[in-house]
Amino acid sequence: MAEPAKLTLYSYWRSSCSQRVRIALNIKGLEYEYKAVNLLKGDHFDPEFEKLNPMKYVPALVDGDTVIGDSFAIILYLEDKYPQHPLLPQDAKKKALNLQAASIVGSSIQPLQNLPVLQFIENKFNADEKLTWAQNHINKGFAALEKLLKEHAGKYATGDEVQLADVFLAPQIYAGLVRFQIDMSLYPTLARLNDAYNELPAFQAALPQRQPDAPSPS
Ligand SMILES: N[C@@H](CCC(=O)N[C@@H](CS)C(=O)NCC(=O)O)C(=O)O
Repeated sequence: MAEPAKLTLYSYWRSSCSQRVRIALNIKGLEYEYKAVNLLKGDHFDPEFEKLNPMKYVPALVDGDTVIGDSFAIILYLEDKYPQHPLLPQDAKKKALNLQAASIVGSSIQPLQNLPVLQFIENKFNADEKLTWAQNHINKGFAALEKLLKEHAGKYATGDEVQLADVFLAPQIYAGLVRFQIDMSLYPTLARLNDAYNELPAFQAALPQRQPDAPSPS
C-alpha cells in the first residue's frame, strides 16, 4: 500500500499566521515536516518559494500535489480533508461566530501589524509610532472580540470545545502580549481564554519559541 503523502509546512517561528496552522495540525494529530522560511533574511522572496505562495507570505502547506499559501485556506482544507477533531461546529450560528472571530484576527488585526507595514511606519516616522500603530489596531480588534465572545465563551472562545476561533485567537493574543505590550486586563474574556490555551499541548507545541528555527534563548 502506498505511504500517505507527508504534509510539509513552510513556516517562520514568530509568524502568527504560521502558528495558526501549527495549532490546527497539532489538534488534528497530523504529523508534518517543518521547513523554515526566514522572513528577516527574505527567504519568502525566493522564486522557488513564490511557487508555493504567490503572495510571498508564510505559511504554505504542501500535501501531496496540493499546495496552499494562506492560513485560512489551509485550515479549511485540513478541516475538509482530515475531519478528525473538527474545528467548525455543525450549528450554523456557532459556525458563523467562529468564522467572524477568525476573520477579525485574519483580516482586521494581523494585516495591519504585518512586518512590511510596521517597517514602513518605522522608516517613515519612528519606532514609537510603529508601536502605537500596532497597539491601536490590536486594541480595536480585541475590543470587538471581547464584546463578541463574552456572551458565548465557555472554557474556550465559543463553548467548551476548541474551535476555529481559538486557533486564530491564541497566536494573536500571544503576539499582543509578547511583541506589542497589549494590556490584556482590558479584555478579561480574552485573557481567560489565553490562560486556557496555555494549558493545551497542541497550543504549547505551536508556540514560536518551540519551533526549530526559533533563536536559542540567550
Ligand atoms: N492572509 C495570509 C497572511 C500571511 C501573512 O501576512 N504572513 C506574514 C507572517 S504572519 C508574512 O509572511 N509576512 C512577511 C511579509 O509580509 O513580508 C495568511 O493568513 O496566511
